[in-house]
This record gives sequence, C-alpha cells and structure tokens, in this order.
Amino acid sequence: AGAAGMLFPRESESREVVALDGIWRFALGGREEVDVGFRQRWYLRELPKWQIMPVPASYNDVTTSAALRDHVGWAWYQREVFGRGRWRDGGARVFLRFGSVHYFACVWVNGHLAGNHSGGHLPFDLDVTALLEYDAPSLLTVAVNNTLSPHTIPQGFTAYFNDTDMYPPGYSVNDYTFDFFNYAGIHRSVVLHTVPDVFINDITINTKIIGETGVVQFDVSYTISENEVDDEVSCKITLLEESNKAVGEVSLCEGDIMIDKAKFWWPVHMSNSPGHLYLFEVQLNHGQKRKDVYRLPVGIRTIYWNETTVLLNNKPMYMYGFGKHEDSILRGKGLDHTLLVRDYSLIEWIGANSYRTSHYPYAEEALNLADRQGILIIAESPAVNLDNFDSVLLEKHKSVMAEMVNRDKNHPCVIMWSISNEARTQRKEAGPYYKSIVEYVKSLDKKRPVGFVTNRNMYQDKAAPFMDVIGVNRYFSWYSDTGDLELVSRQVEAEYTKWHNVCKKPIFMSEYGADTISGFHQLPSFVWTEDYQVDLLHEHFKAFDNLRKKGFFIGEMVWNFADFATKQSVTRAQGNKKGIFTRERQPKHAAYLLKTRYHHLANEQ
Ligand code: BDP
Repeated sequence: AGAAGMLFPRESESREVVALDGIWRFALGGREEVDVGFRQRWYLRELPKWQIMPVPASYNDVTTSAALRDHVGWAWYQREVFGRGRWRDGGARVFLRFGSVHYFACVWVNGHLAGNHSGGHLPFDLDVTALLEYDAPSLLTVAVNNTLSPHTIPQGFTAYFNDTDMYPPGYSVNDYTFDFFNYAGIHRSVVLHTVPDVFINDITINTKIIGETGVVQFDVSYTISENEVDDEVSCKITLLEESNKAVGEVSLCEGDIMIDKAKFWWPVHMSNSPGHLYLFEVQLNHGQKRKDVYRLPVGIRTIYWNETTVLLNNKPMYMYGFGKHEDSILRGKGLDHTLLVRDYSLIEWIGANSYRTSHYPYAEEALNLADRQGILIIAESPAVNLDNFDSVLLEKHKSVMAEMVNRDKNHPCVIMWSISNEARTQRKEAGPYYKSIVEYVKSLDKKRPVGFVTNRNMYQDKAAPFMDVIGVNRYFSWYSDTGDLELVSRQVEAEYTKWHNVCKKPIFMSEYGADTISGFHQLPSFVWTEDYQVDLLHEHFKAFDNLRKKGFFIGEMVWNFADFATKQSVTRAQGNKKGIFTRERQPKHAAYLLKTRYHHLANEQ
C-alpha cells in the first residue's frame, strides 16, 4: 500500500485516471469483528440482497431507514471496474485510490485482498496491477467499519448494558464524545489510476523569498522496478506561468529554481491577485526515454513565527474566518462539488480570509480551491476530544499526522498544522505525549508552525508549552454565564491576555458562538434566537479589537460556518445550530453583521 505516494491523481501524457464515482451495490453487515460477509466471502461474488448506494457519500442519511442511519459495524460496497488492455501492454502500474473511507476499510479485487486502511479523512492507494483483469470486468468489493475505540482517531468506546429487565441481552452502543455525527461510508472519490513502470512517487516543494526573487526548492522522488538501473533516471523540471509560459527550467531531481520578479502567493485581501500559482512540471526520463509527467500547482510564499506573530511573506497575518465541517443534508460527509463551490462563494461574500479544517483533514479538492482563492487553512488532524493517551494511540496519532503532512505539505493555503482539538490535555500523560508528537511533526515539516486547539486552563494545559501557536475555544455567555452578554468582552479580553502571558505564544480564538435556530427572534435577545447570536458576536468583536492592539492576538474564528449534524441529544436541536449559515447554506441574521466586520478587517489589510 502507498507505493504510488500521496500525489493527487492527475492525468498527464503518462497517467490515466478513471473515476469510479456513481451508484454502487451495498449491503449491511453486522457488528462482530469477523463479519458474516467475511465468513460467507461476499467478496467472491455479487453481494447477497444488495441495495443501491451513491459514492461518494455517507450511507447514513441517503435512505429512509433508521437502521441504516444508526448502523454500527460492517457495511459492504461493490461494483465492477474495467482494466484497459493498453495498461497491461504498456507495462503500467495500476492503483486504486480512495479519497477517504470512514473508518476502517478492507478492499478486494476479484476476490483477492488488495489491502486495508484504518482512519477516515485521508486517502489511501492500493497497487492492484496484478489483481485486475484486463479488457474484462473485475469485481471490486469494499468492507467498511465505523466502530470507534480508544485506539482509533477519533476515539470512541463501547458501552454494555447488562440489566436484562431494561435492555435486550447483549445490548451495547458504540458511543463518542465529539460533537458531530459519526458519518460512515466511502466519503470521497474513488479512482483507478495508472503510472508508468518508472514513475514519480512524491514531490516536496518549499519556497523562499529573497527580495523580489522567488525560490522554489524541490525534491522529486521516484520508483523504478528492480531490474532497472537507477543512474539512468533523470528529471527535467519546468516552472510555468498559468499562461503556459516557462519561467524556469532545470535538469535535476532535487534543487532550486529562482524566479526573478516572482509573483508571490498571497491570501485574499493582502493582494489584488491573491492565490497566485505556478505550475511545477516534472518530466521523468529513463535513459533517453520520457517515462512520466506530473504537474503540480505551487505557490511561492514564506511563513515565519515568533512569540507574538505569524508572518506571511514577512507581513503579520490576522485570521478572520470560521471553524467548519464537511457536512450537508443527504450526503453527510460525502464530497460534493456543488457544496464546495457554494461554501467558497459564501466565504467570499462574507469577506473571510481563513478557516480551520475542524475536526479532521478535508478533501484535497477543498485545499486545491483554497490555493486558488487565497484562503488560509489551518489543517487539523482527526484527533478530536482525545480522552486518554497511551503508546498505542501515540503511534496511531503519529501515523495519521504523517499521512496528513504527506498529503498536504505542498499546499500554499495550509499555513499551520493543528495536532488536535479539545483533547484532555490537563492530564499528566498529555505532556510527554504532546512533546513527542510535536517533535515528530516538526521532523516531517519545518516550514509551518505546529499548534493545537484547546479548551483547558492555561495553567493546567500540559500540551501548550510545546506549541508554536495556540487556538483556544471559549463559549462565554453560552456554556458559561448563559445569557449574561454584558460579561463577554471582559471575559474574552482577560482570558486571551492571560493565555499569552502564561504561554508566550501567538494566540487566537478558535471557537466562540451560540446555538441559533434560524427564524427564532426575540427582543431583548434570548438564547437560541438569531438576535442573541447577533448580540453575542457583537460583544466578542469589542474584545477582539482591544486584543489586537496588544500584539499577540492573531485571529478570530467563529463556530461554526454552518449548522451541522450531531448524534441525537437533548442539548442539540436537530444538530448543532451554531452556524452563521443554515445547513442549507442560507444566511442567518448574524451573517450580515459578520460580513460588515470581515469586510472592514479586509480593508485594513
Ligand atoms: C467545542 C467543540 C466543537 C463543538 C462546540 C459546541 O470543539 O466541536 O461543536 O464546542 O459545543 O467544544 O458547539
């Protein structure tokens, strides 16, 4: 697994990509570790008693069945795929790539196990060259399991109920403490893609700015088959303007390209042509023969940080944006291009410059768009609400961070890594755990600050000392001092000032907000009404303006961009309603207030 590296599948002269999105066959399995589907070997033939299911999508909300929505355990997907004879004839290697399957996936091609992957939100690639039929259909079967445990990321637990007067024998629930619905299924696109026998398997880009010169440092790695000779491999690198004009060319697999009078990558509002990208083209040759071509959009920008600021192209940046979710009606966490474009259009409308991929890595399609639109992204790992820390979890967490950094390292939009959200970091074990994970992430990427988001106390947080940047979530006048809006600005200012004084790091408010049911109104404002959300935001803004003058406060991110689904609970009204937009992506009243503020901040840039 993973032999093709984590390069986003792109077509080229040497690469083909075949989309497998569409309607698949689907059948529910059970909760046992060794499922009926394994025992009866469902991967050998057509699934018994199947129904239809769209891919990509969470399976939960597609049909009218509560059993399907609330299913815990195995679910089986299946379809035919078609290997072209020309792939085999040309000696290509064929990979099957899943953008994300939540949570655990087992994949078979023509009855043979192609591989496993554990962890949603991140892609995996399986070499199926030897398993496929060519110029004939092949049977592709995927078993998915959404059961969470203390060693999955995010964590969950199974609670057993032994009172047989009240519960049926063996009754148990798989539960979790994080605040969004544990949607499951094949969440992102699936493709078959080919690479030639000698192929580019990874590219690492770092950029520097020296005066008006942009420097693109690159490192291309490649794979050759055992019987080929390594020293016959060479790279030809061309850096192109969008117009296709070459601005630099070198024949090295590792080195620098200098661009005089370069156009740098800027976020929105800091330049009139934000999101400027060049195209980094790699041609891999073996002897005299061109083998592989891959084109990667790159942006030239720098990030530096100190105890008070994060500098983008040497200018202090201020983030005004959102915590978000991948969430929508019917498709749950399934990738949806319409939703993606709508969300980016709303971000532009409201004048935000940033968001955090709370609480897991988002689809690469979202990052590709953010690169172009100049949106700043805090890339967060799926480690939300970690509750206990042990060495097994640490290893799992590290491997998730590696998958995420590997996937996202070349995106200019990604300006920071967030290791986790609201972990129980007051625990003693959190100290060594976070020290180790921060060191590890820094060994993978030295060019971005490493941070996390906490809701703990600044004196008790054992992870905070290891961070470059700290996001703090607080719900003043919502979860604490409910209804006492007059306390908000004092509390925000006091709290965030104290955080900086104790930790000596740049601090931002990563979450604040109020549940608001669209259409509820009351004056004077009252909890759950649109009026209350407006007032609560307004009170926060006063504190933000004061904090900004103190020189360590680097951002405000309201919770949440839009309403989103949660598990059923009496504290949630058909999901979390803290959205500035409804789940249908229409504005609540507060959207207009936020628009005024964000446009004002934009004009200051
Ligand atoms: C914070 C969490 C976020 C929740 C939010 C809330 O980080 O996931 O949705 O609170 O309660 O604790 O709305």
